[in-house]
Amino acid sequence: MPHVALVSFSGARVREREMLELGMTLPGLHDRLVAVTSLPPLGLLTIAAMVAPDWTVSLHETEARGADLLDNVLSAHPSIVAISALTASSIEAYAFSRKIQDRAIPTIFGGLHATTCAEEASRHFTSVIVGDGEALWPEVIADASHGHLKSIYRANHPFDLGRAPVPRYDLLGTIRRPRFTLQTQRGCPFACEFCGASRLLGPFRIKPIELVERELEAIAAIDARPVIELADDNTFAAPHRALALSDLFRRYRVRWFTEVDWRIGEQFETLAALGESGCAQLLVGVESLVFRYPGMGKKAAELDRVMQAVEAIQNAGVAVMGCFIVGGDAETRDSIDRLARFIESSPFADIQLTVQTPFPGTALYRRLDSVGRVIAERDWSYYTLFDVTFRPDQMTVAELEDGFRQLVRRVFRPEETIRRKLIRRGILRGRNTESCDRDHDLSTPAGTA
Ligand code: B12
Ligand code: SF4
Repeated sequence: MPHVALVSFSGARVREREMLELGMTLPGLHDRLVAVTSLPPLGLLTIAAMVAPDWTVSLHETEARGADLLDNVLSAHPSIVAISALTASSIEAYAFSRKIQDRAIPTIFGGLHATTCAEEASRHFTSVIVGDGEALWPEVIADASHGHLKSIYRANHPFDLGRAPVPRYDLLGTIRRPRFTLQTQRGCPFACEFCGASRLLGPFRIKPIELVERELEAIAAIDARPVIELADDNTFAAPHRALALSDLFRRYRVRWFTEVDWRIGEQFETLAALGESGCAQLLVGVESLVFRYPGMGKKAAELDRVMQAVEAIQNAGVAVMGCFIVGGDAETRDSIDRLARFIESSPFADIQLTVQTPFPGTALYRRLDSVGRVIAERDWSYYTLFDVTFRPDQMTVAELEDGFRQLVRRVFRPEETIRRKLIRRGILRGRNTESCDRDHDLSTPAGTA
């Protein structure tokens, strides 16, 4: 029987040594790193559900396998090897693919990086998939069966999420997952200049609620009280969905969290339902205090209005992780200090800090590249959201690196981490749900909205 080995270049990545050390030592950051590294590779689990019935499938995650990855994959005797990697691990994936190809086994590459850098990736893989995996995977499997794989596959139409298969969560095996991922929508109606996800696979689409429920059932079959991180770009971008999703999650008694834009904080009729649904935390992009990114649409509001929305969400019993991008145009050492002071006096239950990163395929990449501001010597492995990959307009690269490190030290110093933990406890205590006694760390470093 033909066999496809699915390989995920999973886990977190940071290049700069001092940032890595900070991530390992500061309590607020370390807990977060540990929590995310075991998130399931949802893209691969999704296409696994579309493999033809005469094929067998195995899943191999770099985090679990480390140096044994090659042996582990080869021991499955694959007919083809399908690989998923983000930009930060793309160079590792290229090298791995060549080792597999040396054994005369075809390799297939998909995901956001494959979609945005298809020509480059096609030099290292037998085939590259551009866009939604579901739209092309059946054709790839058919071509692999006949030994006629093409170099690049491009979808003619965006995949209709009304036909979404249930991801093969069963492939995750017996290692306990602290969290599962599930997708309720894809894309976003906004087009924030820096966004490395919203438009790259196709337009904004939502998954019918009954299909979301089927996926919840599949997760509940593995874990009766799961914690779920929605792998959405901006969950309530279609505002009418918030009530239906809240009701569904409440019925399944899951703890969940996701990424949204701040406008949900003005949907007062929805907030109570959200608080009662088991929603523990929403990640909300405030983005920058100094630079208004193009493409943010209605998300670009006055800071006071955004903060009122944040307080309304937290008053409803849902913690908010405020997300800030450092290094946008007009950023200076002074503005980084102002950001630190703002965060210290803010009511956010948690904070995410990232360095502005011009991911390939984004409008930000095109703008900075067109004026020579992308640092060519820093390859894709620097595209981690914590390393500097461009020249700031008001500082040197070293000044931005140093400013970001100081900011991280200050915002995640033990007293501040404890202050935010107490805010989170207060929010959870005030809510009307039986799940509030489980105060997990529900933070993620990878969100978008
Ligand atoms: C969950 C998540 C994670 C998880 C799991 C990642 C994983 N292995 O899937 C964890 C926490 C591990 C993670 C880590 C990182 N993440 Co992350 N993460 C996400 C998040 C929130 C959801 C991803 C997801 O599950 N999507 C749903 C699935 C269904 O979509 P998908 O994976 O794209 O798969 C579809 C297609 O792409 C395709 N496909 C994917 N792979 C393959 C393979 C084949 C063979 C085929 C045929 C098709 C195919 O088919 C799928 C169905 O259509 C996104 C935000 C977002 N909205 O995308 C950020 C995001 C993907 N992460 C991002 C980043 C930057 C990171 C980190 C670098 C952070 C860090 N410093 O560590 C690391 C990556 C490190 C590494 N190993 O390379 C960026 C990526 C930008 C980019 N172009 O690289 C995003 C977009 C967030 C952002 N702020 O911009 N992340
Ligand atoms: S950053 Fe968030 S709000 Fe902006 S386009 Fe991306 S998903 Fe949408």
